[in-house]
Amino acid sequence: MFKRILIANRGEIALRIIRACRELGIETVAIFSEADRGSQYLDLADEAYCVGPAKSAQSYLRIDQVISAAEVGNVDAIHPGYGFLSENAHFNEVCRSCKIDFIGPTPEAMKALGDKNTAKAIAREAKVPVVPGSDGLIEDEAEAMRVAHEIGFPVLIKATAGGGGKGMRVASNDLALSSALQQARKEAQAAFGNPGVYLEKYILKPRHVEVQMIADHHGNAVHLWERDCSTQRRHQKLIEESPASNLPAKTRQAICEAAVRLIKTANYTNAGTVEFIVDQDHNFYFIEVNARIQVEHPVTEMVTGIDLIKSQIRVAAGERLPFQQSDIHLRGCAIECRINAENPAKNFQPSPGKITQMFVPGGRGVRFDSHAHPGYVVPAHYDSMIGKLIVHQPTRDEAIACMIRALDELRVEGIATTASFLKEVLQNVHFVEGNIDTTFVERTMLQ
Ligand code: MV4
Repeated sequence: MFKRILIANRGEIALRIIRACRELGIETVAIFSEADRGSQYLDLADEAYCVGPAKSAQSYLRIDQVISAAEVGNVDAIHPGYGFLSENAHFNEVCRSCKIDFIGPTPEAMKALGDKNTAKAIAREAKVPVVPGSDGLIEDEAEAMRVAHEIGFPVLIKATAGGGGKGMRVASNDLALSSALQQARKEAQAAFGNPGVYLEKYILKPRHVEVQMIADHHGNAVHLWERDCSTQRRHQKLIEESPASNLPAKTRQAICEAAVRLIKTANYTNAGTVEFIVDQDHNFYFIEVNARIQVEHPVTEMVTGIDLIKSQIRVAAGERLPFQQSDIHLRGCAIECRINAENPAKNFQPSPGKITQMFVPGGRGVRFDSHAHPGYVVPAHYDSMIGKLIVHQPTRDEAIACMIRALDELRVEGIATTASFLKEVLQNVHFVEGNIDTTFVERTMLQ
């Protein structure tokens, strides 16, 4: 097992990883930017090093600075958390060349799945359903037109280097397709340095269902069932839950088995998530793989009883998974609300600043993953999530009631938060009935 781990991240996920390491008897080295200097959670690490100024491009994203901290801290491994360098295959390779274990998939698997077009090809090879569309990258306008007429409008152009909704364009006719293709290419080149795009049938009102996976280095790969992350606004997830409600048992089983086939075919190791969209007729299609631990991993931990961060560390250290597929059962329902320092009344404008007062909810089945506390100053430089409120109850109805109760208890003063809006979502008739898709928040609550 590792003796010492560097956590290449900040905020709640850094704290989550520090806590897991402490329980495993592993020493921790934290890093921080100038904006995070003095943050209380850093005191819980054994050591902490500054990696640069507030801007993440000059600190948390600086491979040289992060590796320097790892060398000075003399660690065996790096946990990248989510965001920042977590899906950077080059960083992963640099770790390998420095003989530091990267807690995540190999650079090869990360690279293959990081390119969405390659990932889609692997899915086809694994007999995993994909959205009808171009067979590979689109070479020119004539090919785009041919494919669009074959599958029918509307179509969606996606950047192969994109993901999470970045670099996507919808087109509903020939004329729109021509300009969307040009724009998508230009945007993809500017944003990712890769102009490659592919084309898919645009699925209307899809649900976002993702399957949590974990695989060891001994050929064991299992799924930890699914999460529904349809409750989102502008590609920002608001609420995640497990299990997905109103998903036929057969569909659910088929999605989870497809996810296992995919990661086995990709020789994927460690934790990862296979993302699907599910249409109104319960057809499911592979979309992309998230080759990292995700923000919403706690809902899966609550319903399966498996600690995903500890599992990641054990697998990276070469241990065998201590469970097999038949050991993994779902118990009850878990829901997570992301608490962001944003003002819902001002179009979710970020609301950084000092938290003057704070009361954290508790009680049976309530978990709050957060690095925030009274007196904490939310920096303006990073994403605005200040905590995750997670509840676990026997049924979805009870989980909703528990979450509303917990949101009512939560008090954060000095800054605006999304808590009141989340409560409204939980009371929205579509949400209550489990009649959710990726458009219902924007269709029924905003505008
Ligand atoms: C789609 C789609 C409809 N049709 N693909 C957006 C994020 C990226 N991971 C995939 N996304 C989508 N792909 C086809 N062919 C609709 C979305 C989509 C979406 C997916 C998941 C969660 C939220 C979303 C919000 C808008 C659009």
